[in-house]
Amino acid sequence: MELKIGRAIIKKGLEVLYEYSDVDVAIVGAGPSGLTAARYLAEKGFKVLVFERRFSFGGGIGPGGNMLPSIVVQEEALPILRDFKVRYQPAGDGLYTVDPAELIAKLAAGAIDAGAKIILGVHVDDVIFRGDPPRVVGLLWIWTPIQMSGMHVDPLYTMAKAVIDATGHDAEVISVAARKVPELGIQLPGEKSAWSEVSEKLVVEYTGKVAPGLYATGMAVTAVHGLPRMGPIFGGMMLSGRKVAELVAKDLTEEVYAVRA
Ligand code: 48H
Repeated sequence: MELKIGRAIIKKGLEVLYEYSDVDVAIVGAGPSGLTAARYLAEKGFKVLVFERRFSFGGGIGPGGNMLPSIVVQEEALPILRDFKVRYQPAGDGLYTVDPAELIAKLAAGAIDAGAKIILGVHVDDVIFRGDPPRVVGLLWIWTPIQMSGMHVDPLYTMAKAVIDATGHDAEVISVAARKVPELGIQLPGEKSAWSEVSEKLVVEYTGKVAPGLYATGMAVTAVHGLPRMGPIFGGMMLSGRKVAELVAKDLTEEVYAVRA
C-alpha cells in the first residue's frame, strides 16, 4: 500500500508540474485579486496557473477587518460576488458585509471550477526576461519551506505569456523585476496612507500592465503607482482582479492575431 500511495503522489504531482511549466498566464498570489483574475481568465479558455506561497488560499481576506468574522465590499463589486455565488448583507451607505470564510472558499472554488490550477506552498523568487526591449516571459520559484529554511536550493522555471503580480502590499514580483531588470524602467514608489474612498477607485483605474508581459492587480497596484491604501474593504481587490483579467485576455488575443497576420 505505501508503495502505491507514494507512487500515485509522485506520478501525478510531477505530471502537474510538467504540464504547468508553460502556461498562458501565471498569477502570483491567491488572495482576492489573484483568485478573481484566475477565474475570469480561465473561463475565457486561457491556461492559468496560480502560485501561492502559503498552504492555504485567501491572502488578506481571512484576517480581514482586524480578525473579526465579517468583511466589507461596496455595491460596485456585487456582480462579482454574484458570479461566485457569495452571499452578502446590506450594511447601509452602499456597503455590504460578507463572511470571510465563505469568500475565501468560493473565490478559490470559482477559480478552480473555471479551470485554473492553483499550486500551494510555492514562493516565487524571480522573473525571466528576454528581448530588446525586454519582456517578462516567466518566473523562478521554490517550495516555501525550502525558502524559509534559508538553505540555498536552486529554483525551477515556469514560462508564461503574461505574469500577474497579485502578491499584495509588497508587490513582490514587480519589486524583484524593478530591482534586477532596470531596463524594464519600473518605478516602485510604495503605497501611501489610507484614503478608502479614493483608493478603491484608483486601484481599479491603475490596474494593468507595468512592463511588457508583467501586470499588477490588487494591493500591488497601490505599491507600483504610489496610491493610498484603503484599509479593510475588499471590493476594489475583486474589481481589480476582474479588470486585469480583461486586459490580459485582450493583450494575449491581439498578440495571437498579430503573429498570425
Ligand atoms: C507566492 C506570494 C508571494 C510570492 C505574496 O495580500 P493579498 O490578499 O493580496 P490582494 O492584493 O489580492 O489583496 C489585498 C488585501 O488582502 C489587503 O491586504 C487589503 C485590501 N489591504 C488594504 C490595506 O489598507 O491594508 O494576497 C497576496 C497573496 C498572499 O496569499 C501571499 O501569501 C501571496 O500572495 N504571496 N505567493 N510567491 N513571492 N508573495
